[in-house]
Amino acid sequence: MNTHENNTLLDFRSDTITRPTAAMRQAMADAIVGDDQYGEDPTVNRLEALAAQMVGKEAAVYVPSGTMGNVSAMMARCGRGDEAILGDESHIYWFESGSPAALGGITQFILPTEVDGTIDPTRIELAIRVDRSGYPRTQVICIENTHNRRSGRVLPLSYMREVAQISSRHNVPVHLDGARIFNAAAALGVGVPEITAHVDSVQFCLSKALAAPVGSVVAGSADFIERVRRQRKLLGGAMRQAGVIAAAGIVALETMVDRLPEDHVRAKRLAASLARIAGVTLDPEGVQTNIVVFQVDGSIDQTELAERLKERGLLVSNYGAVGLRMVTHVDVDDADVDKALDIIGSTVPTMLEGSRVRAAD
Ligand code: TLP
Repeated sequence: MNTHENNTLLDFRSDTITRPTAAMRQAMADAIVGDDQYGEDPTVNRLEALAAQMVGKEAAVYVPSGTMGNVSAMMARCGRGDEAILGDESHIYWFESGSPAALGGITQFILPTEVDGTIDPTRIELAIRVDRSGYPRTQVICIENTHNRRSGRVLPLSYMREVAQISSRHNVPVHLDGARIFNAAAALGVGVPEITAHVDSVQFCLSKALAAPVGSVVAGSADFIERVRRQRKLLGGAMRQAGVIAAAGIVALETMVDRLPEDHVRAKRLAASLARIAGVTLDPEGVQTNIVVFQVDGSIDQTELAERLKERGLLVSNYGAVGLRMVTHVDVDDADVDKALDIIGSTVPTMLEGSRVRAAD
């Protein structure tokens, strides 16, 4: 049965576009389910236990999306008017509809994101408020690993340790937006718990590089996860026979983690070849996982380029000032990378040449 549409398009927009594998569909069909709001869905319970164990935390809760995972974790830390420390290039700040403010009344202390995806630890420490009635209370420090808008960069373990030290000095917990935490672990060659040991809570996605159709997980201490469950309910994210989708999440965790290095190898090859195309700028060294962000010569209209690539059958994401983004995933292979490179390798230089001719006229 062909369950995939648009097979002719080379879809590098995101690793979210993957379809569930045959094993996932089978597991979904076979899932034993119950009402999760009574705690009685055995498949959801199994997913949560497996997820907690795999990320080295006491407990975990299944949520419909990464966005809900992040905001429910933040709302479990912050009351209205409390403050979260966030990077200015973080996914939470850019792409989550302002949910911490809109839903939680959470104020945000925004700090610059460095090229490598870190936030300067000194700035973090200085941003933590002293206790004064006129100040919001700093209740959480949010970091992101791998870093989406920073070309999938992995935060070094030494950095995670440093942030953890600041956190314990000031008693302000750290939340990790680890949408692609398994990619980070694969790139570092360590188990996820070695990374998450340095944070109090983590959100990770089953629906990104791991190819499940739906869902994310928030993990942390048992007491904290109970508070996240309350927020999930408040946000309308508590489900019923969710085992039907959780079953695919279990298959994702059991079968899709070990293949991630394949995506990283493809992304690095893509980056190395892109860097050689006239009119393209990127630092191939900065590509460590499955995300490739690149810039094009200022004379080329990026939006028009994305359109032209689409006309030729290649889909990429337009990340505005940051550049164009391509993501490798289970549904693209080596031949697809070659085809994508051919298309970009002929389109960008042609547009560059066109702009030079126009400038000379
Ligand atoms: N990222 C998506 C888009 O929203 C950009 C993508 O295509 O990469 N944290 C990070 C670091 C993410 O990359 C994403 C999704 C999320 C959180 C939110 O997850 P969802 O989309 O499930 O709400």
